Amino acid sequence: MYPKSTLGAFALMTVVAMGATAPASGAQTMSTVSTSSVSTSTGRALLGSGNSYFNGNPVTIQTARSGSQYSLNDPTRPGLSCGGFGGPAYTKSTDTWGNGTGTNLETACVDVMFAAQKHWDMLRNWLGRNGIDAVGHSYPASVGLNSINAYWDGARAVFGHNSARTNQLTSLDLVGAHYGLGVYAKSGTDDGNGLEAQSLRRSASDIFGTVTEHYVNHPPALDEPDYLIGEEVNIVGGGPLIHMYKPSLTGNQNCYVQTPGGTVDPGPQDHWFYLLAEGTNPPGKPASPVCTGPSPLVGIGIQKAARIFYLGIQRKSYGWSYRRARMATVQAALSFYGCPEMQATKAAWTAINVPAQAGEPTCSMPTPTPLPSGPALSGITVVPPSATVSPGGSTTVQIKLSPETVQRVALSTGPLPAGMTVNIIRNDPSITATITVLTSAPQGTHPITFTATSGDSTRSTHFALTVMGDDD
Ligand SMILES: [Ca+2]
Ligand SMILES: [Ca+2]
Repeated sequence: MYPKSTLGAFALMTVVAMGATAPASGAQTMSTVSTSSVSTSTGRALLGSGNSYFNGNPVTIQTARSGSQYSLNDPTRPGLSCGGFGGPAYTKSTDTWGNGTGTNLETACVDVMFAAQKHWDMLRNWLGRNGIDAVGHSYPASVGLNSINAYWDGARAVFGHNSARTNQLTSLDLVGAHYGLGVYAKSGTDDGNGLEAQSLRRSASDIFGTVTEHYVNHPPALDEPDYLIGEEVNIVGGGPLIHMYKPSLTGNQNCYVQTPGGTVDPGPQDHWFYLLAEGTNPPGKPASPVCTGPSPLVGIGIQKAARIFYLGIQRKSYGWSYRRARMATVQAALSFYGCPEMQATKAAWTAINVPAQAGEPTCSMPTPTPLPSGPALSGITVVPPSATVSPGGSTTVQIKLSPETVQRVALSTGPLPAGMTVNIIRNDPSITATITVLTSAPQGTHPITFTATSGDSTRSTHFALTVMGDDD
């Protein structure tokens, strides 16, 4: 069991300098994207090869070259860099980084760059956000802090080591958590830093870390997705810091308790997020208790849960509290998704003891409505019918329905190969599907089935996606 005294002294999930955070400073890290190609004051963007500790190897990371020097700057995510504590971004004469050992700081920066780049991509592809600050910027990171600690200081993510000094605290979830705190600070307005606000902020970092881990979707041999925080870093030899599905397993609170000052515990909102994403009894995943109200709950999936959480914090305001977080996410779920997602959001809050709020929107669960008379769906095609993507890349294709005017169409894909996600966006009359290929995706050609259903009519087509590495 994790010793509480150490947890109390450990500031991993604490954050300072929230609210009016300054943009990243330091001439070596700020950059400006030029017009046509990605070439900036930090150099020309390149894909470097990394030998990581947590994410396998080799991994591909975005790096930069300036003259004959390569550096751990990412011109495609302006502001992102990694170097030793108190120093500039690492530079060297080759674009191959790290040696795969936990004590090597350049290796820690490989993990930081990999995770921060995936976190950025997750923000774009799952949450619709452009960078940490929402206007296309990231921030630098430092490794090598001489402390059992990691923190976000408002302008920089800083990572220290575990108690055994065998590795840096740079796993996917911890990097995603600390860059997530940057997103949190740049969402809505200042939360007022009350006790409940601090509790919700610490939980927000857990959620961003976990969502990043799910976005990357490593296989079990690496850092597979879970709802644990810090399970890879062995911070003090006591296992994960948080079990989001049942925070009491590490001495945190499962349930919201209204006290005069609230509570600084990430547990209740972490638990809410798990119940919203996965429900009480997800197949193949840990069961999660409810504190009150109906059970079982059925989750809506982590992508939807993440989007609802994210849209909720865009409404963050001074005096942020569990009750306001409930209201904000309930409103967001209804406006962005619809009635079932809003009901699931409400049920998850109720389940952790945050009650219904006055003025909450209501809706009736949709009942099957007869299709309006109109043209019947007769076909679906994908243009182009095939594409080749490098690991870590993505491609966007058009989906054409015939007739184009067909209404009430549900679009879906068949089972996807590991390491791939498909995001279908309908913006009449255009329908696009963006297929994102993680670096972990198997190489080769994979058929992806797209299916359209309208009323009694179902049509499918196959798309051939070839994953081919750009070996160099
Ligand atoms: Ca994991
Ligand atoms: Ca984790």
